[in-house]
Amino acid sequence: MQYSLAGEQVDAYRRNGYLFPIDVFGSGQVAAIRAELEQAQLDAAASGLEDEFSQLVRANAQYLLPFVYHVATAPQLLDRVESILGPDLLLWSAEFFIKGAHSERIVSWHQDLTYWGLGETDDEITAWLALSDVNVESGCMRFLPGSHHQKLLPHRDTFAANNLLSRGQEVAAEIDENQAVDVVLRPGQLSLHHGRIFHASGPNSSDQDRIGLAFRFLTPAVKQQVAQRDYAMQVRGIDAQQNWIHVAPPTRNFAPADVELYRRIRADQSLALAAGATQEMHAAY
Ligand SMILES: O=C(O)CCC(=O)C(=O)O
Repeated sequence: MQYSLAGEQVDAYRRNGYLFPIDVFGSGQVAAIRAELEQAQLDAAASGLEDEFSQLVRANAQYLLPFVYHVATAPQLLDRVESILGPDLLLWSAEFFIKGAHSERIVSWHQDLTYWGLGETDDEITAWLALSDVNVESGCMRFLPGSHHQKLLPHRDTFAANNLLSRGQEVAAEIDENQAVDVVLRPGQLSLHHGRIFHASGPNSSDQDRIGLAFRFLTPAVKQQVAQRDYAMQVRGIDAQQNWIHVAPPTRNFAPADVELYRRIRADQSLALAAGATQEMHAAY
């Protein structure tokens, strides 16, 4: 594979639960992706989906927007992911994490796998692509090295309105912020993180939007254990286990049939995401 990770990088990922920065796209490619995102917003408005746009792209954007699928399947990403998860890969979700300039929006300390219904698996990874400057001022992610070696811990739901997570969930553990690592990325750089790593991010006090696009990849061995059905796109290799309903890539932005399918997928997945929640969730995941 042209973009495989070196053995030491894979070792560092397994030891720390993350790996960054990884150069993936140049400035021209990032500008093209940002232009696609702007076009998607216009297309959402033209389809009467303007008010829902930020929620629609906050999870499962790969089912609605062809460019998201194309970015997810670029060898620059998939070769890196294959170096860790192996040759058979599914894309479960693509999620824009956007914090506007001077936005108070944050992400509390959490473990991703808590409410996804996928169990404690090591066979899930997030590839988080920076589409803007991502630094301490603009609210980059912070990782707690090695915390993925722990099991999934209980989380408490805060439902805080400024939290980008659906339940404002917070891991019920003392976090030593001095041990945390700032995930500083330039536009076009990637970070990889494990589904059990403790991570968070702060507000954006910069003058620019902070934009990240997070892809959740699985191996076909992973199963949905809470919801009755779940969906994924096969992006590499084979799926011998067939635990997932396979979805084909979209052919244009917000095609009505895709939007309908998207709503069905979200409704099905919400059985896992909302399990045990005491209030209505305000965003996604
Ligand atoms: O983008 C952020 O600030 C947080 C993203 C995150 O929690 C994730 O990708 O798992």
